[in-house]
Amino acid sequence: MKIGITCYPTYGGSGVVATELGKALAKRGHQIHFISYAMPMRLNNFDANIFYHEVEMASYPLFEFPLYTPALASKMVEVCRFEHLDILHAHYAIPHATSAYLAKQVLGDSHLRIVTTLHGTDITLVGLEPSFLPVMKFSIEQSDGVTAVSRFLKEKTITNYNIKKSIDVIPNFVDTKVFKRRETSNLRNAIAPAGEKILIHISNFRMVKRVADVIKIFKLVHDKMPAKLLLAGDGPDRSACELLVRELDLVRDVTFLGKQSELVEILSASDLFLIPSQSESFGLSALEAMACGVPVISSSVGGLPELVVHGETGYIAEIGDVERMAKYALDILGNDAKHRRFAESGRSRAVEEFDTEKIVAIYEEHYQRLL
Ligand code: GMT
Repeated sequence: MKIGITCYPTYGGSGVVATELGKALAKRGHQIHFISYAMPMRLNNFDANIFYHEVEMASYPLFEFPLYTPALASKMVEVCRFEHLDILHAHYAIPHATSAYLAKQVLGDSHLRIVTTLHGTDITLVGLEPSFLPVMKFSIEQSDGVTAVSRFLKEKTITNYNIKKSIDVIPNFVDTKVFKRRETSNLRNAIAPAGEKILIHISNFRMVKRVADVIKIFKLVHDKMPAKLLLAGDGPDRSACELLVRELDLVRDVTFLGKQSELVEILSASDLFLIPSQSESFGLSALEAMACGVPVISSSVGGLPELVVHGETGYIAEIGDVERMAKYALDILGNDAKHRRFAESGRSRAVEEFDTEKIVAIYEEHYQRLL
């Protein structure tokens, strides 16, 4: 198949999923055309089946705001015309599904099929804004195929937007041949020279991630056992978090790593992953941690309970219940046999349920059914 993929290229899980999907489809012999305003972050190796088309943005003094939606639609039209795409796959509905709809109208092409994958905040947050809602609902309904990354997100889409169209749940995935635990004794020694336990959190430091809770959980753990905390990623809440770390006198034991591309290495050096989010439709970073044999403690929101198995691959607690999360952390970190069991279960669950090979085949079937 010839497949166009549009995503946010530089931030967030939806761009990662879209890029990894394109790479895996290319390996299976499909021709992939990424259409976006910048080169997707994880598109790092040459592949003869992968092409990248940059959306050019025209500016004009009259335009107070950049007009991305029509510019993207025009680029989609161009690529579809030249490359005869079969599928145009929009990741994150706003505004990608709208641009794809526009492109299809311009083309008047009965062959092209549009697939929209809903990722999370496009449905739970941004799409609910009155200034987006009617167009969002329309664009989703006009897609030929709609997928959501968890059962939770499918239900939310149906209730929030009263969508009648059928939605397939296709969970996120991880390449378990790449995301697997590596030998990292040098890194461990550098981070935790006295053999301290290493806790980790990876996110875009937005309000929904509740990074302050991560620090509060760590404080309670740190009071009871020698421990270090790694915070990877960056975003609007980082400054407040740096301040909190100072107020709690944790500076020596908390490291802000900033944005990182080599996550396997860092995860492999870690003992416990914390994801206490306010809202999380799937939690890709938690899946990547599980694949690297890191037990996960999460909040009970969204799609997280579809990923984390309470008492098997980690623990789940109510949003904001930092005491309980800290208790669970101490329980796992203080018991080597349990830690090993949870780490192995998490890895097995990632391999058996969420491996790239398995999930990409489901996307392939979805496309084939539409065509
Ligand atoms: O909100 C983010 O963290 C970014 C966002 C995105 O679309 O880039 O992430 C969402 O999509 C990811 C990939 O499907 C999911 O793993 C995240 O759970 C989801 N984020 C939220 O629902 C908050």
